[in-house]
Amino acid sequence: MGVTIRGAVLHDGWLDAAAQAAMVEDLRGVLAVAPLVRPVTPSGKRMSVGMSAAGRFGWITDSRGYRYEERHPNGVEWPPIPASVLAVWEALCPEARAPECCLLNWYAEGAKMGMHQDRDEADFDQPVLSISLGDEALFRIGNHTRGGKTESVWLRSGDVLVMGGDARLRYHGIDRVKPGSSPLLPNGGRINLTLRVVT
Ligand code: MD6
Ligand code: FE
Repeated sequence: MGVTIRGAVLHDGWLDAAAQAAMVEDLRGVLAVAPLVRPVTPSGKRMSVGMSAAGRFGWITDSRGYRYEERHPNGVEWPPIPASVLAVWEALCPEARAPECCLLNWYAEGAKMGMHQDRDEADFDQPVLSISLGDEALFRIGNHTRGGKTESVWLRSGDVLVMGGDARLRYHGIDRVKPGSSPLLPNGGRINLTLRVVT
């Protein structure tokens, strides 16, 4: 079920507070192995979001471009995707192949993400599933090309958004995060996980 916004399906409150807290603990384990980095885009701008990943692949950007890599920039293999995270994919995307990347985006105060398409994957028939943890974020979704009318929705801690089918290649981004809007993370901020099939 869930609420549909431009073909993306929002399962609001999918994870309860206990499940969110357990997932955050699992993610602390991921970050201990694969620490956050603030990547620089090919245009030379440092992103405001910190990134890490779990699974076979992590998504990387640097002066050479955007791509998936099998190792963290520091040389370690990405840690496995936690079972707590895989369970959400299995529940909401049962027809899909197994995810090969769980990208972790960290939004400290003031961080945002410009409008983009997720198109570095090989098979656009496979959905992307996003999990929000911590402070609320204003998510904007638009069209299959840049520009035009858009719609926005606040993503709250525990919400899960699935972008498949017609929504898979829509432009989307995060305009802002509301500080202090969730008690989940002791020092505030927001974590977004996106699960992807890469190959
Ligand atoms: C975010 N999310 O929520 C950014 N991508 O912080 C995304 O970029 C995203 O929510 C693909 C599918 C769902 C998403
Ligand atoms: Fe995205």
